[in-house]
Amino acid sequence: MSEPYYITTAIHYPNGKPHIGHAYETIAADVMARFQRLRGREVRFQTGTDEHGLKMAQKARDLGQTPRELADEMSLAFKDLFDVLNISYDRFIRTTDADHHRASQAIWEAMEAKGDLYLDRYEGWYSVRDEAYYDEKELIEGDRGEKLSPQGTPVEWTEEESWFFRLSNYAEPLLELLRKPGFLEPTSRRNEMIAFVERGLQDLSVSRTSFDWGVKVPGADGHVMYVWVDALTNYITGLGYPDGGELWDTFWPADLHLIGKDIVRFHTIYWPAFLISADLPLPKKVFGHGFLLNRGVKESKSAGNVTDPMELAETFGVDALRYFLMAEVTFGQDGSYSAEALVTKVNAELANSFGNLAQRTLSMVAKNMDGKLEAFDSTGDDKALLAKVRDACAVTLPQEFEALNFSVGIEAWLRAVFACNQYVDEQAPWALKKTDPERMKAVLQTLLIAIRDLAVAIQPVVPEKAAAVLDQLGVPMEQRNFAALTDESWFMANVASGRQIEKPTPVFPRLELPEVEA
Ligand code: ME8
Repeated sequence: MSEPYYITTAIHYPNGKPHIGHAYETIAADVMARFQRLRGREVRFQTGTDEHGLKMAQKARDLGQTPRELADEMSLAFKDLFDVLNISYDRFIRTTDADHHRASQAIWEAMEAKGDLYLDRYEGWYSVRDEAYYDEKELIEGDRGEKLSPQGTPVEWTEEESWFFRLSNYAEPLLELLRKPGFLEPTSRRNEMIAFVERGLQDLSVSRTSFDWGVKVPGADGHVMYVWVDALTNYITGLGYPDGGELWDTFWPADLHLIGKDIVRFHTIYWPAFLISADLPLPKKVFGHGFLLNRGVKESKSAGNVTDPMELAETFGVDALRYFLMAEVTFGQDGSYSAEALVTKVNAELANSFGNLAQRTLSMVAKNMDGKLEAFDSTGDDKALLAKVRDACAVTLPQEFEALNFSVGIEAWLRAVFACNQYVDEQAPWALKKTDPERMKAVLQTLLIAIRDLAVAIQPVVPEKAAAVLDQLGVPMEQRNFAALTDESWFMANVASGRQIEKPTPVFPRLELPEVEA
């Protein structure tokens, strides 16, 4: 059986419509999931919505809705967006799902059985926006002298009866985990977490009594779980915890929790501590990606610069949006986007470079060779080009994607596209048509093989467009993966069957910026 791979995104707060940051994270996870499938791994991919907590309850109250109504409406908006963006998730989990309540109560009971939960009184600061507790010494001062969380969000003084988790018992195993190479990446986020643990861990308040929108604490009337306890548990709910079974046996521990940099603490300190307490294996890797900024500025409703990712996908196309986000931003760092940058990049790299390469090659094959493939003798130039393309597609891009360096992998791919276009210009097949038709055929068919390699490798990023090119080439489904990159049987099969390559319609049309209304 092939090696399993379990990848998750953060689950998103459905307290409003999804924004570009949600689309970004989920697209990145989808690229990884598709990439691993094309490498032959058995992938399970989970995303969803995080529906409990005070933030949801307050937002619903402001809107005059019940939390459930708000959650139903907005969770659907996330699911619709992810379907439009071609996100190949296996489960879209909602924390209001019945199996999730069961799983959360089960992990709670396991932590309680370990002796890690006790009842006390919480007195301290809470940020509803971050759904996080903060120590006095972590707070910063706002412009008006008010206290703010380290993320700059408002905090409120909270006093209530609460269950506590003995986080303070876990400093040693957590430090060991955080120091383990590869557990938390990028490594720049590691020191911050190690310092946080080294400053001393306080026990964590894990239940609330002042509202009831959450998972009920077993055996403690009036208590609902702190939203992060149930939120983090989603990763195991989706595999059948606590019942176990095939999904659980195959996929836990997770290979990758892909999350944003603002929630690294929850995933690399709280979550592993809960899991150790419940005697469950720890995830292999947590990656904290950077934030997307709108022309360098954080989006917010008050700044009036909120981008609707659905609108972007409708205006420019899903694959254009996916390509831009993955190619433009160095994964792990913050990045900027704008419609202008998207149009410029996608036109230069997809329409003018890869699209044009495929379009002119296929057109010449259709016109000058009746679309029929033939066996041919290749020269040193042909072999050198294919070696370069294959190195980018079968070696560099996979290595970089494996390490979550998506933009670096795409850059190597793009250099191979450029090499092909340079080869077309140098070989000038249109001139060979009269002087040396056999050589023209060799050049065009070398290009077809190169285009096959390029299209196979870029599938995780632009699945629909790459599939359209592979359809035009007549590459069968079972050969659209990394292992098949060294396999030319699709080519020989086309030669044998006499299948014709038809005059192609362009797969990557040039984009235009919509006119801005004055
Ligand atoms: O944090 N750019 O939910 P969330 C890139 N429910 N990523 C961004 C971003 C931006 N501008 N803004 C947010 C939560 N994100 C919790 C998670 S997981 C058990 C619970 C990322 O809707 C953010 O970092 O606020 C997070 O990974 C994800 O979007 C969901 O954010």
